[in-house]
Amino acid sequence: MARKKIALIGSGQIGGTLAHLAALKDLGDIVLFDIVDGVPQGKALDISQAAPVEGYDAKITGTSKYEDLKGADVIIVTAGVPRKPGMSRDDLLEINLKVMEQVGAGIAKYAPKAFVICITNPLDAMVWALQKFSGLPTNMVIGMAGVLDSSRFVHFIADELKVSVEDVNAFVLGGHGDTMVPLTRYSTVAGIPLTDIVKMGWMSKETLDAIVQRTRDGGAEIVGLLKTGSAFYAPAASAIAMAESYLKDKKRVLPAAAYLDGQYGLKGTYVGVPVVIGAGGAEKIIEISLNSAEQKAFDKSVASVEGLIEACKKIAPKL
Ligand code: TXD
Repeated sequence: MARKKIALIGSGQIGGTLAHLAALKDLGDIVLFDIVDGVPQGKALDISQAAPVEGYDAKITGTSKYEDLKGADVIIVTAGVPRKPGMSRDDLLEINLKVMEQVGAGIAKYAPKAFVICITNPLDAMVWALQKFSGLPTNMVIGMAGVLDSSRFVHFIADELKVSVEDVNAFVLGGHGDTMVPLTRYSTVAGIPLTDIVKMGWMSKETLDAIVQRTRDGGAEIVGLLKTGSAFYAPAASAIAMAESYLKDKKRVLPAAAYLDGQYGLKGTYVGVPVVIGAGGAEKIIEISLNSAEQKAFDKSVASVEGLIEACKKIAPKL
């Protein structure tokens, strides 16, 4: 069977890490793309030179020409600028929207059959704009945020309870921002809902609430520590899990920014929900029932995403 082709549009902190992880997992041949000539080529050569040590046979190349993305099976988009301390993800909207327009045109021209995973922030608005600019089917354009936010949530819970991350399953709904909705009722430790963990006295309500807030602030905490950029190891690992579920038709149920066409009472919006990801892309949106408090938090998150989408429409009227 011919090797798959994975194209990475943006070869910065996350892009380079994506390439390294995709190579280590031997997911296919890899093309790193960037507008800064030299960076994709240098990182491709460096990761190729790790192949003899690790034993992967991926062909890894770097380019600044869109035609080199031709026929890509998976495209992961990190092109744009990350935030600096004191900046919100929303502050990146105007500059990164222009980047999505260029990237969307390149994808439409050279890889219209690809499964596209958007990472660029503000994520929910950027993935919505990328789908519009590229014209690809809505099930083939998805945003990575929920896997990262849920992974942060799992890490904090496992760390607090001193249990393996393998036995903690967390759920985050809504936009990738301060209004994200970590769902304690649907998050479990070995199947025990976190709400029961509190009732059992294994964790106090205050500790759980603090973990929920730290999850919301997860990105800003790292930006504040790094000062020169944002998180990239966990974001890259999260996107690779989504790409792998598509490439291997694993049908994983993952939280991701997906196009809603009536689900959750929403139409035409991208927001973080549970999605089945397989060879058909975003194959199924799973509608979970929400209690009034969860619904209120979700509605607030959706409103902030729709506000960003409205801002995109004002900047780019053709959207
Ligand atoms: O969960 C999530 N979705 C977030 C997303 C998690 C972490 C970071 N998040 C966002 O990803 C972040 O706010 C940024 O918007 C993107 C990429 O973050 P990264 O840390 O990789 O940024 P870098 O290192 O600056 O890399 C961006 C690259 C850089 O090499 C630029 O030269 C390139 O993007 N770039 C472009 N490539 C192609 N085309 C254009 N127009 C372009 N402009 C910049």
